[in-house]
Amino acid sequence: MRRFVLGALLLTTGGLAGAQSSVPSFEGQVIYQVMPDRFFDGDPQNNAGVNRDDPRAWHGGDLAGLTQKLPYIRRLGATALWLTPVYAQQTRNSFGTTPYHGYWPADFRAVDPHFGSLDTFATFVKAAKADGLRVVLDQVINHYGYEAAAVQKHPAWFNGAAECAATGQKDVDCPLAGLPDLKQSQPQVRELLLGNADFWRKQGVDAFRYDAIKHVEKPFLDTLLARDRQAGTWTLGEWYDADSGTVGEWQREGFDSLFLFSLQAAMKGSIMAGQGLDSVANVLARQGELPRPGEVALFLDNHDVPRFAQGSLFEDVGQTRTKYGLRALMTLRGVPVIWQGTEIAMRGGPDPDNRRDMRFEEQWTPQEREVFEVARGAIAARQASPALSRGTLTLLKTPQPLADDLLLFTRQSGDQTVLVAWHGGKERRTYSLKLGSLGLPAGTGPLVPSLFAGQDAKLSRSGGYLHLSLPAQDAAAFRLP
Ligand SMILES: [Ca+2]
Ligand SMILES: [Ca+2]
Repeated sequence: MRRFVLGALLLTTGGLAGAQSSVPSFEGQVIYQVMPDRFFDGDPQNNAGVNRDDPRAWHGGDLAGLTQKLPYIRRLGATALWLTPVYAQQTRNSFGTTPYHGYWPADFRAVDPHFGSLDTFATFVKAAKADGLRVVLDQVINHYGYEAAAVQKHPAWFNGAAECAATGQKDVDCPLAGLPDLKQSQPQVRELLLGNADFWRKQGVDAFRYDAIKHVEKPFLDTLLARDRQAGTWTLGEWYDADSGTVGEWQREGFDSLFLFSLQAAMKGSIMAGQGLDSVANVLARQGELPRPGEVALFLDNHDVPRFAQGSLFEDVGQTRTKYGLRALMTLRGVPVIWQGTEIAMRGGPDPDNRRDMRFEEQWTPQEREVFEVARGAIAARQASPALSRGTLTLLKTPQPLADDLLLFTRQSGDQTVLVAWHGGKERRTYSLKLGSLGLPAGTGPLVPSLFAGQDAKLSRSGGYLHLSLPAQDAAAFRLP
């Protein structure tokens, strides 16, 4: 029913003119995630209290710096930018930590002076749009910062100890990490939060990443999502640790997308920690539970989990396996999200070590440069291929003794089919597999190189067999003629 409503709306707004679907879509996009304080300092005038030696202090990054670095993000090949929150934050510290991360808001409709102002934000959005980048803004709807003035001023807006004790929904009505927990059903709170979405939409934001949705009242979410969809705003929910079942459930409830944490865990385990690829196959086998698999957000790491490369003891191994992970990510169905620094295999343990300052070209080692080039090449190959960027995904049955080391699937769009091979083996290897047993048509074909530039991977078909020559620990993609 909402499709009809939205169809009418599109005629009047032209917001998604030319889109096939009447619901907002990010299929075909590649998102780059930025935490502005830890990205680039473009304005030293706003560096109050900055101390780069303290991982819990403000580090000086800002919207002016992000705007300056847009060419870098475009060069990587991303098509959209997700900013962690830029709201005005509580001015005091909590637990010896400044609110540099943006998740301790004091005023939802102002920009923190460390980041700039609403004017700086407008300049950033204009520049991003001019570069063809979509803007995804983090929205906090569960809580205020510990020290926000609203907590004292409007006690009725928050769940207290009594509500928490009485509720049957502890996840929703009890404070998350002790944060002042908003009562979304309270009429003023409801109006405030719905108004926040409208406010940022007016600033030119294309999509919202909603923080901590597990902890937000469901009837409020229903209203919020219906309004976003009507306005053409794409919605990405963060349900920490979501698996395919949870993502599917919430897509049906009205989110366009959620982060598929279960795939992140499986990819880190197999690609970085050297466990079998069957764990990845098991997640992909559940894609039927996703109403809109092409919209699901896929990632190697983010600001809330240890860095992907941190899974390896040695820096060089972490770099090699990050190249594998980045290529693998770009073969999947969904919307890849790259956390700043993963394109150079930055290391770091749990928060705040996973939020070290971004480093740019002139500061890179030759090895980091190589990781970046692999990331850039993999994104370019994905963007150049309709099958890789938007095609359906069909898992192939890998013979059991090989399933730990070899994951095979096809991506298909129109008349284009791409065969994807992830290879976890520690040595280069050639595999010959019966085409029939993989579910592929028999036939003979020419030698096909990988779509990823600079990669020595080959495919051919002869005598009823598929032959794959694959480098150690890497993911390859071959266009089937
Ligand atoms: Ca600054
Ligand atoms: Ca809550």
